[in-house]
Amino acid sequence: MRIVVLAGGIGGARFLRGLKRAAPDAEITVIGNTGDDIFLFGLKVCPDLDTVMYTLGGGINEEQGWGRAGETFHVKEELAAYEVEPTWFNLGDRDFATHIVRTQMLSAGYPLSAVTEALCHRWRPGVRLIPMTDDRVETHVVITDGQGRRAIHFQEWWVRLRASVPAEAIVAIGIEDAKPAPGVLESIEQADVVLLPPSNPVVSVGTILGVPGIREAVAAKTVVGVSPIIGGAPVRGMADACLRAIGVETSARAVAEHYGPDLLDGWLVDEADAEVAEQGIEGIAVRARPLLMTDLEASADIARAALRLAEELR
Ligand code: GDP
Ligand code: FO1
Ligand code: CA
Repeated sequence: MRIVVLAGGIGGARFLRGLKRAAPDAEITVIGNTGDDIFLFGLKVCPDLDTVMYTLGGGINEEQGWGRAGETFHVKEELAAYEVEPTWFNLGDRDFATHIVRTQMLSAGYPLSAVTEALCHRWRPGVRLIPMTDDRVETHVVITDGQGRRAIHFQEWWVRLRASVPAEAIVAIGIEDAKPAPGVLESIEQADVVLLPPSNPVVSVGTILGVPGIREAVAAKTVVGVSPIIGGAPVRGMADACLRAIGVETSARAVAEHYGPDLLDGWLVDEADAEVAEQGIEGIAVRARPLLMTDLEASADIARAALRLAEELR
């Protein structure tokens, strides 16, 4: 079986770990969000690609959900001693090596998709990980603060401000002209099913779907999504602040309706949201299951439920 997953960081990575357990013989292609990417200290950092790569490759900091296990921060401390900005983004020493290799390969002319493949040669994530695009796309957030109305990088809004200043708009700069990376449209076309993990519907899955051609290709397939919202709240992180910015309520129903019946065939909601399954959503088959990814087995159960629903709808 061929499965394509559109993934952000933590939510995507934990779901993928369950999917690998649930479908050990499947050929899994992951299309990763690169809208969160940022240049820091001259280095290209791809948080969502790295979170998937480290999680599936066994190098992730499990408690945190991002960054490397057993990390130290000597380089960060030295940069701070030179008063080099920014100081609010925690890049560890082990993680730095990934960004150095990536930037060196990009500078030598390799596209991000080839660089990602090379990095995965070390981590062996057990899936094919492809960035959504090789072109530069960066999510920026429009805010108004003491410095007036301005756009800042998504990471500055998320990490430095903890999304405490309302987002007036969230814009993926460069997306209109971005092309899907090699293998993206092909893998979707060849897929038996496309799964939307419980990733951020705005800045993870929403950004991937915004790359011209991807949404249309996905909509043509059997698509099953897993709600990242349980009982009206994001399980972790500030996805509610992202949803507010695009005028979508923070609820399992509203996120499914935002994706729409043209895209989604099936939708898994948590048992806390069982009334959504009972009342139904026009054009989308809804099932209620426990959706907390507390451990590998819980994540695998969610993936099994998604595959079962896809099989029913195919
Ligand atoms: P990020 O890039 O690291 O923010 O990660 P993603 O975009 O892949 O996923 C973030 C989303 O995952 C958050 O908005 C949460 O709502 C969702 N999430 C995190 N843990 C869980 C969980 O255990 N169950 C479900 N259903 N959603 C989760
Ligand atoms: N998230 C944080 O909340 N604080 C950090 O300092 C931080 C550093 C970081 C470094 C490398 C990396 O791959 C991810 C990192 N993240 C950090 C996570 C990540 O940037 C965000 O949680 C997501 O991109 C939000 O969607
Ligand atoms: Ca992210």
